[in-house]
Amino acid sequence: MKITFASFLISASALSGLPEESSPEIVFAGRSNVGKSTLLNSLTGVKGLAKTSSTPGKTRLINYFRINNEFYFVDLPGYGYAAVGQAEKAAWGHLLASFIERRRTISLIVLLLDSRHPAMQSDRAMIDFLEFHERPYGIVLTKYDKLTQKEKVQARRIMESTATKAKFIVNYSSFSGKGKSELLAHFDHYISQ
Ligand SMILES: Nc1nc2c(ncn2[C@@H]2O[C@H](COP(=O)(O)OP(=O)(O)OP(=O)(O)O)[C@@H](O)[C@H]2O)c(=O)[nH]1
Ligand SMILES: [Mg+2]
Repeated sequence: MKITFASFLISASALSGLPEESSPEIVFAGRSNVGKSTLLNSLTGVKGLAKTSSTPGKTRLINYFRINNEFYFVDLPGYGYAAVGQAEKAAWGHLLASFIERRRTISLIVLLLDSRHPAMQSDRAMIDFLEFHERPYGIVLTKYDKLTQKEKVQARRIMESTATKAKFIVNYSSFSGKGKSELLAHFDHYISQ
């Protein structure tokens, strides 16, 4: 797939604020600071389309982007961010869980994992959740540019044994663009039917 058009549509803090369930959605999920928003900018080639930050907890709403006038990319708030209070954490967890469980137009969930720490407890919980609800998901190992050769082999091995139902595992670097064409090729399968 080639992305020729990408534009921010809407931010929502509750399911009631989401757009109508009319087009397929590719949803980006993962721990806070794993690189979801950066990946979205790298995939679309539009710098600043999704807001990024070196401080975790930048994305706090469900953000919709219209792509090629055909489908949506959805940037989710990250989970596992230690600095937010218990009440806020619980509210986000509930929002994320109900979104993934109920939203009927989700075609694919792309779960981003930091390739340096690929299977932290909250990530394993997310994988279990996706598998329990039988949601189609693929894995992206982010910040691949930061890994040594040995770590690359290890990360891949850990993922293959943890995310057993993943449709794909892609190594990605938003900085070098590595993995971009591979990931976009996987998307074709979930959009054009
Ligand atoms: N080295 C490297 N750094 C990256 C890469 N992708 C993202 N980063 C950095 O990781 C930090 C977090 O990126 P974001 O895209 O804001 O992360 P996020 O997952 O959207 O975070 P939240 O919105 O807090 O959930 C930023 O400092 C990015 O520059 C990558 O591929 N390589
Ligand atoms: Mg973000």
